[in-house]
Amino acid sequence: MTYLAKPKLHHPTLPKNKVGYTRRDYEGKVSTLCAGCGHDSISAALIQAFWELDILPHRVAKLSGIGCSSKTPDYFLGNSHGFNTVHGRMPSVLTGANLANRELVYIGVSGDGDSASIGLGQFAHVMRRGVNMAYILENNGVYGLTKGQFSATADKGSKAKKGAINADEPVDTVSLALLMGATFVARSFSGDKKQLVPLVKAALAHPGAAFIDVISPCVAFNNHPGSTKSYDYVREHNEAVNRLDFWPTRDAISVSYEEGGVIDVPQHDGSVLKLRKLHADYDPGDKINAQAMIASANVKGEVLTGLLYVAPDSEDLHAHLNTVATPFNKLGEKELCPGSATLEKINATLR
Ligand SMILES: Cc1ncc(C[n+]2csc(CCOP(=O)(O)OP(=O)(O)O)c2C)c(N)n1
Ligand code: SF4
Ligand SMILES: [Mg+2]
Repeated sequence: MTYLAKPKLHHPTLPKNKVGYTRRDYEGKVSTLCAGCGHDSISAALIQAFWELDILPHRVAKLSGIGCSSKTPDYFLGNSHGFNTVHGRMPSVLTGANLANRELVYIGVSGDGDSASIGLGQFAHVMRRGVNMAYILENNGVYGLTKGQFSATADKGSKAKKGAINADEPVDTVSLALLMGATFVARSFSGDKKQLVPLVKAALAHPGAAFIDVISPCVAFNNHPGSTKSYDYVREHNEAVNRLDFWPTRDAISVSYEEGGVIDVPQHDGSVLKLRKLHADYDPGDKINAQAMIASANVKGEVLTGLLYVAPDSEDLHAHLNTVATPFNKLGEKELCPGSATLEKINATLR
């Protein structure tokens, strides 16, 4: 029934957020994905996070590549800016948009084929440059849209639906993001909305490149026994290192926590990440330890989830480049084209 349009009228008593919108105002078109696809659960988590953060939909820009995952921005935030780029090229297009206008909230949606195969170079560089964005990788281990070929994140030894065994080493996207200098790195599961929603909220508030790899089973091509990206496998091997509670600046912290069981990570905008420790040895501020624990979990076939790393003092690309704060579309002709005398001065400094 995907051809049916969603009704525009809302029930008058639906709860509204602080900017006067209902949760339905953050929805998009009816999804055309397969029933049970993990990607639809991620869209629902994104809707929830944006609504709870009271973000004005017209202040959001959502960009994606190509794939079932990259189609999803059509199914959430229907009143926001959106651009469906070329396969694997979301990061460079988002970088350009962000440089032209830093006042929007940027979200990039991609798949494992989109980010770890054709777009691997773009993914690596957007992490190391610190573009201010929430990068959501909907990771199912296959090229869903082109009918189930192994992607570069499929684990070595995992079995395809028709029995073929993957002989190639996988790209571990969270390890790569850490190596490339991402300042916020998390992993989650599409079937765990309680974990995913606060992670998305924290990623949106983080200044710099915030990466969340979300294991998102493909029910059509990669949800059978032998697959390491199936619902059953992830549920059985999910090892959460922490549980995040995200506290925006204006909300008073009213919940009491068991002593010693919580790590506070204050953010530069005044918000606080409260992490309930589930794993005694895990410190998300210690990058070297995070890398070691991720590698050791990979060897054991565990799926390590939670906020894996966050840098307390992150900066974004604009700070690195010392750019002008005003978006290009608000600058006048005089600022954009200051004339030949100014150009001559700039050229003189380069001689
Ligand atoms: C330049 C280019 N090469 C190949 C393709 C064909 N293609 C479309 S989607 C896709 C893979 C999608 O996989 P993934 O990013 O994992 O998304 P999923 O469908 O699994 O969510 C490929 C290879 C394309 N559209 N463009
Ligand atoms: S083919 Fe797989 S990834 Fe694509 S919509 Fe269907 S279940 Fe989701
Ligand atoms: Mg995929």
